[in-house]
Amino acid sequence: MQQRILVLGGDGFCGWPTTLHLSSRGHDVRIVDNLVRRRQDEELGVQSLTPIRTLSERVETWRQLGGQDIGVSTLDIARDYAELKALIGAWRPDAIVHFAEQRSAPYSMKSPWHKRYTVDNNLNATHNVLCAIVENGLEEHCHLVHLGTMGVYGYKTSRFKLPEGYQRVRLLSPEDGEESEDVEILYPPDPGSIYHMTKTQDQLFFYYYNKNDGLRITDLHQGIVWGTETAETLRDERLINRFDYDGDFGTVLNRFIMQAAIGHPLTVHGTGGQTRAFIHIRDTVQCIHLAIENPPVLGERVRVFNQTTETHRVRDLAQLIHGMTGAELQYLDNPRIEALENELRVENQGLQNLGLAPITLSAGLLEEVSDVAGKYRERCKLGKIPARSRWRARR
Ligand code: NAD
Ligand code: USQ
Repeated sequence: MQQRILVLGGDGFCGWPTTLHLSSRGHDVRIVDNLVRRRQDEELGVQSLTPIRTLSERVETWRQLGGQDIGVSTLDIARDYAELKALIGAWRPDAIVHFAEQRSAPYSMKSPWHKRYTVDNNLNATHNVLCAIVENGLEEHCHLVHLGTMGVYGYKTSRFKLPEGYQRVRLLSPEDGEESEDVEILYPPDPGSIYHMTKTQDQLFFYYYNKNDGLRITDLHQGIVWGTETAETLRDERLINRFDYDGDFGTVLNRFIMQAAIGHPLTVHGTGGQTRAFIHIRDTVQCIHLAIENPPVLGERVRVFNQTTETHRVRDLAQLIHGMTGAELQYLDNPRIEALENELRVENQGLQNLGLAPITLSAGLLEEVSDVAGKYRERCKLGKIPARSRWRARR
């Protein structure tokens, strides 16, 4: 069934290909974005490796190719509450997909200003969306799909597979040690950066608004997204997706692929023993349409899916790319405070039960991304590769 969908953060790395994918599936889509991500590039003196077009050129290209009209509202959802509320009230979306947060852990740790900006932006953005849905009386009508992160669970080794959001526990009475009945709680949050902390706080907003106002909410705990293009963005170069490679916004696998493409050593932090969860951008867009087209029923608690398809150790990824390209590994002093080595096992059946057929890392896919990196290598600024944001000024 066709739905009216607002995509908050629809100009970003995940939001743009998702917008096109939802539009190609026949949904009526409108983007809301304040374009702050483009201004952050200016602040950092860097540009996407791929030459992304202005948002107006992007949506106009889609229209010229026969795609449905995609509306655009340029507003700051963390600050322009009245406009956001009016838009949601007038447009009455069936679903809202919320990507519109500051999403880089290193950026969030750069300075007190960046910490405070990330908290102000992310918490107000999420709360404003929830509040505007309720104020418009759309609690039952509008399904909110949020992009959260696997990082909410923390990256310590656990004896157990990480569950999808909730953990069954028994509480011990501090008085006599008696055990409670089994209860299900949100998995104990353990953020590793100010950015990740905002996502753990988002979870509590969702818990509360679901309990108090009956909102239907899906929280997608996404792993690190890699890759660049989707079927829709490949239709025309003017639809090309963003590719971040810099030390703040570039994520590990895309950075390694791009570093290999330009002959730069692969920047492994610490021992590279960190194990993380990953997903390809083409699976991201599938997961979001699956979440939207299979909403929770009224009265259901917040639904949480782990939106990730595989886990890898950072040094194994570096070795894999070394094997394919000959790129050298460079073990660097880790600028982050994080476990040097961790194991990671993740429950991720929820989205597969809805129909996701995961794409996993293969030589062909890696080559495809390195082709993109190779094609635009001249746009790389070497000085922007090092990760300079440190978690603590002094060790
Ligand atoms: P991105 O920075 O490329 O896109 C975010 C978009 O939101 C940008 O276009 C930005 O301009 C917009 N935005 C930010 N604050 C806003 C505000 N207050 N008002 C309006 N627009 C605002 O990030 P992304 O990589 O596309 O990530 C999207 C979401 O997915 C984020 O919430 C992120 O936490 C989550 N996520 C991303 C990854 C990843 O690897 N990229 C992994 C897991 C989760
Ligand atoms: N790392 C390197 N070398 C690099 C860059 C990173 O070794 O050049 C290491 C980091 O130290 C870290 C790991 O790779 O141990 C992952 O770092 P990352 O920058 O790829 O990912 P992260 O900071 O965790 O954040 C990204 C997205 C964020 C999302 C998160 C999902 O930017 O929006 O929430 O992935 S997750 O990691 O599952 O929490």
